[in-house]
Amino acid sequence: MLTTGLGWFAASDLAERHRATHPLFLRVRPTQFSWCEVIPCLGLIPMVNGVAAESLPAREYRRLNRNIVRARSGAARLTLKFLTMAYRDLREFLAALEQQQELKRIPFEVDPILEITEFADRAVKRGGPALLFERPKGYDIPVLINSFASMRKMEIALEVASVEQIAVRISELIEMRMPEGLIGKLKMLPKLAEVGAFFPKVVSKGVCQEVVRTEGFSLLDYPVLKCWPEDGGRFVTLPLVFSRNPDNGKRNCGMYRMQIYDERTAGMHWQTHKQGAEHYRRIEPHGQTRMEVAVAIGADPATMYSAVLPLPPDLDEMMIAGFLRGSPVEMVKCRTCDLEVPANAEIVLEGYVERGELRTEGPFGDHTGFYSLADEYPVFHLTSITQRKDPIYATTIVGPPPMEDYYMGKAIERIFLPLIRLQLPEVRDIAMPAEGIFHNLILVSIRKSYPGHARKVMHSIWGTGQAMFSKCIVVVDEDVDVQNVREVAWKALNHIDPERDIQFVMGPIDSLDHSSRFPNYGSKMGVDATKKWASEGFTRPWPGVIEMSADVKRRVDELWQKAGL
Ligand SMILES: Cc1cc2nc3c(=O)[nH]c(=O)nc-3n(C[C@H](O)[C@H](O)[C@H](O)COP(=O)(O)O)c2cc1C
Ligand SMILES: [Mn+2]
Repeated sequence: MLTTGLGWFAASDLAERHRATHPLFLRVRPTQFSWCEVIPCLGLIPMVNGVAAESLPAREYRRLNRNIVRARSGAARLTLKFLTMAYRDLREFLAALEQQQELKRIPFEVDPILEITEFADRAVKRGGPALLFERPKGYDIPVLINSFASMRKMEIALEVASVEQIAVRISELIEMRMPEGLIGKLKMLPKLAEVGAFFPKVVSKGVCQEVVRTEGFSLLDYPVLKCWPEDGGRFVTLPLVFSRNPDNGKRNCGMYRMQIYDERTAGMHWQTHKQGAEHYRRIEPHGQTRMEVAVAIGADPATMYSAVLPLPPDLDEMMIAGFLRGSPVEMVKCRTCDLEVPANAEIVLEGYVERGELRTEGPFGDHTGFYSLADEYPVFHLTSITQRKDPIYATTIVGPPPMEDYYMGKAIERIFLPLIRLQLPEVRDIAMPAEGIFHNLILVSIRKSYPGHARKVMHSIWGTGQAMFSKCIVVVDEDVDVQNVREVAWKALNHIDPERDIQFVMGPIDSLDHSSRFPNYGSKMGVDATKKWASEGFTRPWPGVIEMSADVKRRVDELWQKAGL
């Protein structure tokens, strides 16, 4: 059992010796399918449920994946090996949540019209469990919500003790280069094999096609939520929308909400900057009038989560999902279109969008905490539904922060830091506080090296993928902890001469922004809150932060008790 591994680990001398010096130790917690073990130099054998991993049945052994975290503490090198077993599907994830008291079943009737929202909103604000509504009013398909709605649930979803573990794995990949000498190269082989193992696999059968509905099917058969009182209708909020780039056939998977119009049509809310929208624009030069689209609802958590990641165009989300779960995503061919979907999905909507056919979508109570305005979006036409025999409908709500999507975004912030630092090594940390709904407020700490450095970092962020939406970027020196919003407010506001240090620029704006002068286009603000240098024209002295001297602190530590405080 994982706790055995952890118990051993915590009790070991080595752990004791390093606990004080390495922060990782404080963070290590088991996830259901993880076992934390092993310092290879001691030659210990990975244990799973008290059994040596090697003696597991072959079928089970193959499902084990290694998440390795290396830490250096003084002269000692420490390797933590987390053995994880990729969730086969949504159900295994639910079992893990349930086992860790992170899932609550609601056995009585609750209305998917507004009532489920109120439950989910209250639960997330209290750090409560994911909710499985077993009897949504009017349907016999259970509704799952809030399954990613805390850092703990994100960790269970991604099978890590801390999402930073993924950042470490990414850093290791980035740092991977051909080592010197034959021995070094041989040592490299397992690492390369690991990379190869991420690619999605097409399989001939999948549970998502246990039931194939090509007649009499309807979107109205599913317990789709009406989220907020002024919403324009019911919205599928957690769909994995698959399409192909008409130029090169490359797959994209994005999470774009879908408003149910009637039995066979829905709105396809891919915003203009997103890959689905780009594919749709590109069908025209190819003379196509239709673009096939397939939508998977509910899958193993890494696959679901990959649809949210701000990846570069043409980078397959399914490959990244394979990396996250440490095991390839199995895909099956759709029945009525030339696309593949995750074989383990709960429900699949197959269909197409038609060039030039737009329809009013929204309003929708959005993750800004305000209703996003109604606008014109393409219409998705359903050609068939495939599903498991007893599907679970996975959904979420967005609204005044923090909501479930905040935690998904927070994990993105952590996971992508090493990639940002690849381009901007001067970046120490980045934070997107909940109230900034991701892109409204980005706090960045940098190691400043030359005049104007803070502004260079702002422009670079505005020029990077979906970070282009950053409405307000505050750049501080590396001594400021950007995860502490109070510290940032205190220090940054002290450090700025607003007229000198605030920079306005024009550029693309998030489609959901209701304040910009035009949809999708408006201004952004960068705040250079770093210490100003003489080479930047600042010649007055710059004061240090107030701190008590160490000897006085020590003395008062002693006197404190004497004073009875
Ligand atoms: C719950 C949730 C709902 C989302 N809904 C939408 C949406 O309706 N439209 C949209 O463009 N992006 C939406 N997003 C954000 C996209 O999924 C995200 O920007 C993703 O990176 C897009 O992928 P792409 O780059 O492949 O287009 C949503 C994200 C989450 C977490
Ligand atoms: Mn993409």
